[in-house]
Amino acid sequence: MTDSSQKSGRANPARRSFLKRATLASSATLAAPFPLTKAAAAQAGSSSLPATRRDQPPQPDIAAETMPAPEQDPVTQDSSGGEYIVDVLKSLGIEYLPLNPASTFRGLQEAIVNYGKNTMPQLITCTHEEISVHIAQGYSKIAGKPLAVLAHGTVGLQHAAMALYNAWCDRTPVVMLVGNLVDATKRQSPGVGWVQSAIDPGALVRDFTKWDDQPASLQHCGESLVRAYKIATTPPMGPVLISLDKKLQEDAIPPSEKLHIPKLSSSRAPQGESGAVAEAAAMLVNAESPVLVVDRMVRTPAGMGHMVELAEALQCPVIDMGGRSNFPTRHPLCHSARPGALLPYADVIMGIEVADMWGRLNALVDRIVMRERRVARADVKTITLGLNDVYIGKANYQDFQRYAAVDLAIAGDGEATLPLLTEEVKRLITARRRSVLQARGKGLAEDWRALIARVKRDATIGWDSSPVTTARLSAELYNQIADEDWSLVGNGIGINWPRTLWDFDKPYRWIGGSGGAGLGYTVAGSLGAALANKAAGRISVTINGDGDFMFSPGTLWTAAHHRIPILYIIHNNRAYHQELMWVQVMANRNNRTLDVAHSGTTIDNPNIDFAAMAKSMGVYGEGPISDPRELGPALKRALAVVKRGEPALVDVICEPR
Ligand SMILES: Cc1ncc(C[n+]2csc(CCOP(=O)(O)OP(=O)(O)O)c2C)c(N)n1
Ligand SMILES: [Mg+2]
Repeated sequence: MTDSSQKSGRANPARRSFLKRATLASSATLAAPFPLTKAAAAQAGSSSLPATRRDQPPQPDIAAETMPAPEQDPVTQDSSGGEYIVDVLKSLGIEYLPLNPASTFRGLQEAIVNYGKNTMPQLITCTHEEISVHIAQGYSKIAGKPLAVLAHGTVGLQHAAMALYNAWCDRTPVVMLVGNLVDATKRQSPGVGWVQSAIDPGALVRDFTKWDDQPASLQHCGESLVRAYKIATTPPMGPVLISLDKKLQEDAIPPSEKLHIPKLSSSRAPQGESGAVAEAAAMLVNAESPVLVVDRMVRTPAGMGHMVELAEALQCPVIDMGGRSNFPTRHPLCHSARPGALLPYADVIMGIEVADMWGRLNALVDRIVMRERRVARADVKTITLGLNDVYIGKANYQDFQRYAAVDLAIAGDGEATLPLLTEEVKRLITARRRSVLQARGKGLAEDWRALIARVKRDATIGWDSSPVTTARLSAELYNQIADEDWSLVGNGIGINWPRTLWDFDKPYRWIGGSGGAGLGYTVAGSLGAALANKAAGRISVTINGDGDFMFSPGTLWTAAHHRIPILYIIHNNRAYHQELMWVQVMANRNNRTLDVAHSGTTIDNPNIDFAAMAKSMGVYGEGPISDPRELGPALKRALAVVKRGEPALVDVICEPR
């Protein structure tokens, strides 16, 4: 903490006294909203009463003014608990703090902007708490570090809850801070002091946060904030919550308090046990047709390189499920689009940070009678590497997926364990074995070339049709950005073209999806990632379902206000098309008409004018575009706006998928 005399933003005491008097006078006026009763007026020595309030301007509250003067209380203070909290946040290097403002954290907010000079962290104003948390989620996947988010402890946290669930399922760190007034005798009454306080705010989201606390002192607060950061960022990562007592933030730091800022001692990610890793290496090296399946693995810039080294050593195919950008899409061992051609024939399948291993080995046939179908060979040997069993955490929410009876389960962080595994694999490969593996690699490269040729051919189907095909949308967009340093920060449901047509050669090219499939993520998560990309000068683009977008369109205002460059493309099928298809499935099952499946599932009549919506919030907008020939030029114009550092939106009327 700095000396109190050096503190920034400290108003001069004379001005504070003035403010205090002004507040007393105005509260006296406010206390007399209606005419005084005769009795009260007489008591106050007044005989002339206003007839009605509408007739005359508000009268002074004589009763209040003639009451004994309030007890002397301090007019200003020369420190606040909020300042200490700001210092702790600064020590953690938290760059931004998305928030929607609320009185339960006015103490901290004021300290951030005055004492902390609104840097590290800088406030990011959001129009909904769900946006705030999704911004933090998206940001962390590019920046590799978390943001803190501020919200009201009750109503704000209720809004934030679904986004915290997404972050939890996505294994992303978020430091959620909520304001709460613990001391019941200090809650404003009448007012919202009581309805917006809780004994235990964290209870609302405890099932999907890694850890939470409600510190009772400032030093406790400092330690809990640092601990929260540490827990959130130790794999498997996840959101944490600290409930900040309002009085703790607002009150002066007691002179007797000897506060210090605890040092962050980050935990190294746990590596798989060496014996088990050696066993896995032997299984992989000796396999005839091994397959590596990888999902939410890459979490640092080095992760993709580790994955390439392992696959190349083994000359075996990789199926990247897309939870992160784990493997370069133009690598001849990238076979993400061919799971059906590989998994049924594999003799060893290794899942790396795959949440749903059962779902890779089996399929559930979604018919009236739901049947399981074995996908993998009965005699396949299976390995898992990841932290699913180390920290399943909570029992209530079922994101841990169906139990998979694998042959070798290694508890360890995927990215931290890969170098050890690759080293062991290389050690075991004899010269003879190497030539066998190289022959396998050649065959896989041929399959890969055939796959890419087929995808490029398929992408031209319906090239000139209107509504625009999702293939053309993806191709036109890639044409415009391929030579730039781009990052696809979000994608619409079921739009798989970029993952086969585009060259995802770096981890930041793609950051995965929402985690919990909670809608409203793409619009705001994309903005968070764009905020992190801004520092690196990257172009962020996102393809956003119209349904997802409408959960949090206010995100556009934040993009404009904070000048965050990002290109929003609306994949506008004027529907919650995923759900329309489910209603059709049910109608089929019941042998009834499909004609009414649009009820409750379409977003038309009236059609939403997304470009006008963008403009209304200060964002460049184009569209609706339904003629595919207009798409390229519109994207070019919008990207010019993004390149000069601002957000832009292009609304494209597309085929449903
Ligand atoms: C918060 C939330 N509400 C409802 C759903 C159910 N849901 C899944 S996909 C979907 C439709 C999404 O619409 P859009 O983003 O336009 O994508 P489309 O299916 O049209 O391609 C809905 C409503 C959900 N996943 N999350
Ligand atoms: Mg839609």
